[in-house]
Amino acid sequence: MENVVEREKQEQKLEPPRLYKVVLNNDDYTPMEFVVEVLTRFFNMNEEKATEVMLTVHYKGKGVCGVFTLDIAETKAAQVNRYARESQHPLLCSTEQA
Ligand code: TYC
Repeated sequence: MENVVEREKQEQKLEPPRLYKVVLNNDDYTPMEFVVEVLTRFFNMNEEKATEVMLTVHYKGKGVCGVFTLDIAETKAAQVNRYARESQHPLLCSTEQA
């Protein structure tokens, strides 16, 4: 009983976790096809959604791939950057507080 009361007090204090956007940045060299592949592979988008996000980045300079807690956002950005570097493209993925 005591425990239940203590746990409820604790739960009332919990704040929702901060959220972070994973952002793709435009550049002049990465092929559009590669960006679409990245969006389908790492963010589970279908071809249509991936193309829409890729074109937003291409025309507006950047675009949001998804919103996640800090750990997941940083891991996704690092995975995209590693894959882009391995594939010898300058594509840059970053995180921003949502
Ligand atoms: N601007 C690139 C081109 O014309 C395409 C591109 C889109 C690159 C999105 C990066 O995040 C990006 N080939």
